Amino acid sequence: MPYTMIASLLALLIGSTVSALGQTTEPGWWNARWTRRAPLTLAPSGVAVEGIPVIIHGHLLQALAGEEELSVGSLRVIGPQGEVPCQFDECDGTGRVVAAPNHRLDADDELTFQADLPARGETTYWLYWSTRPLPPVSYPSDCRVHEPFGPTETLSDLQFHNRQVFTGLRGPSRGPEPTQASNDTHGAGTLTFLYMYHERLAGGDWGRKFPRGALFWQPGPEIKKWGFPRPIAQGPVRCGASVTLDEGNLPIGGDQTARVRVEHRVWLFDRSAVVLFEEFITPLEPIARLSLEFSCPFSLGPQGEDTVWSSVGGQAASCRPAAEQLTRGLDGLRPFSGVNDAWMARQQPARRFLDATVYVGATRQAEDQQSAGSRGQGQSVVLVAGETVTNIAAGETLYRRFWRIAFSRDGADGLLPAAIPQLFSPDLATAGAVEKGGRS
Ligand SMILES: [Ca+2]
Repeated sequence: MPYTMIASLLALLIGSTVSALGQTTEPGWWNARWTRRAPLTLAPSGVAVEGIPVIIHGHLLQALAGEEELSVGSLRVIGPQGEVPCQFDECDGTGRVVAAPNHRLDADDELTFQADLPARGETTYWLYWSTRPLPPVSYPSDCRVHEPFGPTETLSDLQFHNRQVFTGLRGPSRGPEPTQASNDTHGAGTLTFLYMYHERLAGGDWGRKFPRGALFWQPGPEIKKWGFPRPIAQGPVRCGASVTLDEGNLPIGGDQTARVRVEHRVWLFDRSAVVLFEEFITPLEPIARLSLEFSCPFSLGPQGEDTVWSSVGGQAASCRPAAEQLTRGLDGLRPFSGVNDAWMARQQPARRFLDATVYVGATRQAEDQQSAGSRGQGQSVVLVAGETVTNIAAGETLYRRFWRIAFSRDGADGLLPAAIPQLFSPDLATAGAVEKGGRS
């Protein structure tokens, strides 16, 4: 469990203890049939943004509910402008999103919604629920996961789309030679193409899949072992699919391999160009030391008009290679190569387009080491991130998050790219004390 999550959990436990003393009904109570609420506070990021995903884990909801019942059908999110769609995806303690949920609150269930944030001032969304059963509500959605269509996208087994995004998830490689480099042998278990606002961010040739560095995504004997992806959720906040590899032999250095189970989960959010790619790695035998990596290239226009943003120790910084540098190639050149934090954004003013990736690695104890940096490669700046995790027990699950995001606007003032690591950090929202109200 990441430290930030532990910290949030403690804050929630303290909050819910304090709240047990309060018995008042607030004047601004949304609906008297709902008997409990808790604020979710989002800090300002310096720029107004819409549709930022907020993910509330089941164990945090359990901490809020305390000893009381919490009707999962009753969960509602009320923002500054009123009710916003929320979605409750259930794993029911299995670690997998289940097709026939138990409609009870389990630690690995997830509640999601999308928040709009002003440039300045904290934003509070209220999470309402009832201790007595209330039925769920349905909301409209533009987000779909579906069987593939289109003659040019044959390398995906499931596709996702909303108004801003079109992407496809691949299952197993079907080619006869799984170890030979070809388009078929790259991208098993990953997104083989990705369009955001009609810009292609992944796909088109062998290596341009997302995410690069996910397990068993490139040529090797294991890439035929992926199952076919299956849809796991369909709106209103996000639609999702999952693909699993039940047992693969993972090279762990030297001539050694370790048997692991891998699941990739892909989520497309309804209102924005945001894709969340999740990787769950479960060793089937203990692993003393495992190195994981991720890379994402940002190619730049030849005129030197595009800017790449990242941060070093939380301090955002940008670089804009000049046209002559791009012509010669950025390989080995500073400042395009160096240490930075595990995210990168690219501004393309000519296209009024800004896209980014944020990597949240699998580190879970002090001994685990993270590293991130960038390197120049031809006309691209590449984010390179990863970690080395040690002493992983059989059955322990490592979890990595890969975000891919785009905004159709000019972020040339630098405020939006600089806000991205905060907007997509695991502790975006902080829960406050539970309040009692309604007709209890
Ligand atoms: Ca459940």
